[in-house]
Formats: sequence, C-alpha cells, structure tokens
Amino acid sequence: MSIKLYGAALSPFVRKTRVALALKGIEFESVHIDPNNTPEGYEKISPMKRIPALEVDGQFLADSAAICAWMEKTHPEPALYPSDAMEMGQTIWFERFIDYDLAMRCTFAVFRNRVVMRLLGKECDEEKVQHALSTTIPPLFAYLDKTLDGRKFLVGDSMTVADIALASQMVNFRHGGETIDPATYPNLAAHTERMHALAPFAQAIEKETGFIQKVMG
Ligand SMILES: N[C@@H](CCC(=O)N[C@@H](CS)C(=O)NCC(=O)O)C(=O)O
Repeated sequence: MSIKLYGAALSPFVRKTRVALALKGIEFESVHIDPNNTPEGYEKISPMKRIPALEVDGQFLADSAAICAWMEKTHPEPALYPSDAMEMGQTIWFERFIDYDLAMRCTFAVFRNRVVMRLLGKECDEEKVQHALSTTIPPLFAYLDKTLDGRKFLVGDSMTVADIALASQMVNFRHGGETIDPATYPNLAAHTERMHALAPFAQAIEKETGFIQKVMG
C-alpha cells in the first residue's frame, strides 16, 4: 500500500492526521503543500484545495475526519473510535465541534494572526486575538473543561480521535503564545498536558517550535 499525506507542519488538521497515523503505526510519505499557495492541479487531490489530503494507491481523500475514518477501517488497532453506538456519535460530535467551532475561534483567530500573518509578512490583528481570548474562546473552553471533569478522555475510557483533534488545536494555541489557565480550566489543562506528552505530539511540538523560533526570531 502506497500512502502519501499532503500537508504542512503547522496545520492542526495535518498534525491530527499525522498523530493518528503514528499511533496506528501506518507508514506514509509526506508531501509538502503550502495551503496559501497550492500547486496547479491540487484541486484534483483536494477539491477545496485544503490540507490535509491523503493518497492511497492513486485514490484521494480530503479532510482530516475522512482520513481518520479511512485509517480506522483499514488499521483498526489501536481503536480511535468507540464501538458503543452512543459513544461513537459523541466522538463524531466532539471531532466536528473541535475541527470547526473551536478551530475557528481558537486557531484561526489566535494562531493565524500571531504566527501565520507574520510568516506571510502581514500585520497581526491583535484586536481580533484579544476579542477571541476574552469573548469567543472562554465558553468553548468551559464546555470542554466541564466535559473532562473526572475523566481522562472526552468520550468513554480510552483515547479517541476527538482527544487527538483537541490536543492538536491546543498545539496551535501554544504556538500562538497562549497557555490554558489551569486555575480556570484545570481539566482541559491536564488533558492537554497528558496528550502533549505522547511521543507523536511531543516530537511535533519540539520540531515545530524550533521552526517557528528560527523563522520568527
Ligand atoms: N475540516 C478540514 C479543515 C482543513 C483546513 O481548513 N486546512 C487549512 C490549513 S490549516 C487549509 O487548507 N486552508 C486553506 C484554505 O482553506 O484555502 C480538515 O479537518 O481537514
């Protein structure tokens, strides 16, 4: 089986996919795609020209959720989706909530302004960042913190793709110069710390932090 992952290092969705591939022990080749300047014809691989996309023996899949669903079917162990029907539904909910609502308010407001804009040589809209930090992010963090009260994982007793998706967005929050306040969100902060200590996350954080420091000084 020949597998290629199209993406870039700092994307939370690509990182989510990479971590899931690593946890399942799936070997793949990385193909760098700059999401702000995709190569000609990339829409044949990813119709909306987004990253990540996966190529498996000449067939293509776009979107991290589709890619994770594919790998669960082809490489069931370790399971990243629960077998219980209700827990499966809850996992899909959290994955969507994190990849869309949280990403929009968190990564696309904080990380995009503080890191991506600067990498592109543009101004950081700090007002937008402060609005997100003070107004739009807190209710989502509070919801996640409450969900994680007394639990190690978002759903059930073992790690699911929802935990990986969340921890991946939190890497971008950290790259954006922010930390989760353990006094306000103790469960979310502990979940993030545990997830980021896992080898695939720890390695990604080290490599990406080094890159950001080198490029941004
Ligand atoms: N829901 C998608 C989101 C993918 C996404 O938005 N990726 C960003 C990079 S972090 C991208 O490709 N942006 C370029 C664009 O939207 O044109 C997923 O989970 O894969």
